[in-house]
Amino acid sequence: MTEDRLYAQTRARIDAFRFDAHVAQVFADMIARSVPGYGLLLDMISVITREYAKPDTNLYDLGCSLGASTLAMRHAAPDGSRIIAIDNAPAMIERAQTNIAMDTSTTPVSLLCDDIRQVVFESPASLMTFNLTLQFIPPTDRLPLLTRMAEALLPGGALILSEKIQLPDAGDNQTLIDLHHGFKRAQGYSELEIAQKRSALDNVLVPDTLDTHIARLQQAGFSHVVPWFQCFNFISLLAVR
Ligand code: GEK
Repeated sequence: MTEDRLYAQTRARIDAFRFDAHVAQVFADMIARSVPGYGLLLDMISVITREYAKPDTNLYDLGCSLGASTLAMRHAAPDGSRIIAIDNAPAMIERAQTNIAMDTSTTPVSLLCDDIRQVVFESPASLMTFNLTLQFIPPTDRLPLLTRMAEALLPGGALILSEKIQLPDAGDNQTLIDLHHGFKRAQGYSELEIAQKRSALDNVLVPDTLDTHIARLQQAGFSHVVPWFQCFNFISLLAVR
């Protein structure tokens, strides 16, 4: 795994963050050292897949990056199911292809390099994973997308939605941001790396509050929304159609 040193040197100008070849090369290290509980999220994606994915249905991984969440689903996928993993970054899909090919489990995986907003979700689908990706979709596109996803899911089908959130109270929000930065420091990131990455993500990763997520999922057609994970300002929800 290549170490993420992308923001280690002072940059004269911080461009908006993009999922390009430089990021794809270090992404496994970047996400593990940036998202507190990332490994647990992956382990629980397997557990939730085992509970909700149905035989002979489609399972979707939206924003699959290098395929870590795809493989977490694949290792728990029921007979006859098929995984469709989507990412719009060619450099991610290329590496995901290799990672999926090296994995020995047999559930078929179709990798699509496409914008999730353009994809037609094929029924019947019983499980969709949206692990840390909705936050990169422009806010006005979020409800229409989630509504199309809910429509493609069978009754009782589930969405796993993991996100970075913001808190409505500015002081509480800052407390969790500080703790998240403490986590990154503990992972070996310098103050410069933390500050430059933060600027790069400004207006690219746009977090919602937990209440906004829950209300939007209900509006999109999910009848039950259960928060099951939080570590600092990262959460995961189980939304059942
Ligand atoms: C994991 N789930 O390892 N369409 C398709 N893909 C998109 C779009 C879009 N509109 N916008 C962003 N992406 C993974 C981690 S990373 C999370 C997901 C993070 C893709 C983008 O290219 C990137 O690969 C992924 O969503 C988000 O469990 O970087 O914090």
